[in-house]
Amino acid sequence: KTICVVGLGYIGLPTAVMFANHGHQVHGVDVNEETVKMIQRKQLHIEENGLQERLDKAIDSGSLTVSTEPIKADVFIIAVPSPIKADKTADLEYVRMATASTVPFLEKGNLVILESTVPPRTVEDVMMPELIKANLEIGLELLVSHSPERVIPGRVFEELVSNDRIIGGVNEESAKQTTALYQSFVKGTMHETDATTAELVKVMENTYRDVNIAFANELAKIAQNIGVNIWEAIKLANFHPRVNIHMPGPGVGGHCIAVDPWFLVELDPQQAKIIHLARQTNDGMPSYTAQLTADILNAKGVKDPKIAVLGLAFKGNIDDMRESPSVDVVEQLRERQMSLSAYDPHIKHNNLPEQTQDQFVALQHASAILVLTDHQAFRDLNPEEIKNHMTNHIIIDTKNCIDRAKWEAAGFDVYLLGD
Ligand code: SAJ
Repeated sequence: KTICVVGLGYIGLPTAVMFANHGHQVHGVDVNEETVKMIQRKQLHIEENGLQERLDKAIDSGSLTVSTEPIKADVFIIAVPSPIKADKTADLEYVRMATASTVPFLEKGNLVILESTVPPRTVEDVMMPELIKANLEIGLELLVSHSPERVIPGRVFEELVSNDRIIGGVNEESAKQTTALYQSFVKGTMHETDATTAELVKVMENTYRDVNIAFANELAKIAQNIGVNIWEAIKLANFHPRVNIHMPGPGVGGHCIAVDPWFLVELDPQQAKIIHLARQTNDGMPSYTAQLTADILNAKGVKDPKIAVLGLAFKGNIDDMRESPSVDVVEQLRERQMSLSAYDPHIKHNNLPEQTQDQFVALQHASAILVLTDHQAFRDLNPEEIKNHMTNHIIIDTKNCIDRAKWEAAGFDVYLLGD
């Protein structure tokens, strides 16, 4: 098939590359000219394990081309952002515009697939009004479906293949043809349903995780107050065959889990009560983390503390800072008049005034290390190497990722969030 993938970000680019390397002729489209030029030169604008070699192969073989405009194709896949606005309502302009951009190229027999995560009814209420402009009979001459991506950053290429997929068609034929297409590389099971159910299922999955993490964060605060280590307690509770409590932390970041629950709040504010409260609980964690840091330094009698913040990505071993709780923690520490430095080996550009690309500059004269992201690089840190750069020897681990014994042996006071 010829496939046009609209949106070459964290989902669109890996998806385009996968189809291109599995027998299809793919044309990738992005509105950002710089992104297009980079991909043409086989340069990556995002970090993802295994992406570079797969992109090289797709471009070198000629099965992937890229430009800023769609072209005629059998299939159009839309993978553009669906963020929330400042008022926490969905911004569906990218989805609408991407859909509209395909319309001049649509022909009888085409299939349009939406991969972006969207509020239920977006296919019907936002895409359909654009697609009918193609003057093709929907469901017969033009097939339409929602096949939400489910991959986790860092393991995209494993999960693209092994995860089950939900395929929501506007009619049975749309779902059937979408399933057939993804069978080019998906080994998981394809579960066919209607488009609106698929939209709800995808948003439910991320909301489940958000609510579960909020529960863990609430438990962490309770445990902290009664002097129990929440990490140990959750580990023990999860030995129960029907219990799976998620992990606490400095907040929930990324463009999915911290966003999608708001779609349900917007859709039905009367009913979405636990969902709304969970969002607020998780959004409150950066402030809790900053206060915890201030309290620890105060209790230790450290005057004019300097905090070395380690980790700006929204989670471990990725380069993505979107909605990262670290940014909020830094802001909250700033508000508490603390002097700061920030370091993340995966974030190559300085996004914060406090950020440095040099780990030892970050640690120089620091009173305490505040670990916000569980990068492998931080687990591997050698406290013996670090301690001479620091003024005080305190480490606060919000992800329970460092080896406590190793740091204590080097003379550090080790604190955990939720202990
Ligand atoms: N987090 C916790 N505690 C946990 C797990 C995660 O605090 O126990 C935090 C992380 O540190 C991070 C945030 O939550 O800041 C989100 O991370 P994540 O690993 O839960 O999820 P994402 O955003 O990387 O990917 C999710 C995945 N959804 C589910 O697992 C249900 C992925 O499968 C989706 O494809 C992706 O959202 C998406 O694009 O929707």
